[in-house]
Amino acid sequence: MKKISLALIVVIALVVPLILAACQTSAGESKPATQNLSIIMGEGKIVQEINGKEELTGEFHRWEPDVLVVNKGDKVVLTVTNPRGHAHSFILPEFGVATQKLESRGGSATVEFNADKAGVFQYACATPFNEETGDCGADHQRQVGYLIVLER
Ligand SMILES: [Cu+2]
Repeated sequence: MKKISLALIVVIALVVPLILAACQTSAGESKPATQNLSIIMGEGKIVQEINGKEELTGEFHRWEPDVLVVNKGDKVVLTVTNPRGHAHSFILPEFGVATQKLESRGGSATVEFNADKAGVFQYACATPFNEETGDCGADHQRQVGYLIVLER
């Protein structure tokens, strides 16, 4: 019985790394796929302690997620939604992607592009801050995220 157990362990020890290596290889050589991704504009409140009292002093926005990863050659179908209280829009200039203005509380758009070059590409909001119209926020310049396109 002990011999069988030992043999089994030896077989597992030899075979498992081979299986893992095979999986990694096939992932690296996988065929281009369609990536259906979603991203939202998130919003948060900035609270500071002033004279011992917590006070709301501002708000911040960020793309969630703020990092997207695909493989070179993938077709990307990206749905961008804005559930929050200011209007925004989404641009990914390197791939010619730009949505219309995404109105507050549910504005949404779906864009498609081919991730035909590898690298790190910034996406951002293209709707400038305008306090009177309720567009975007004072942190407009920081509403960025990154698309990482991996070499296949
Ligand atoms: Cu914005």
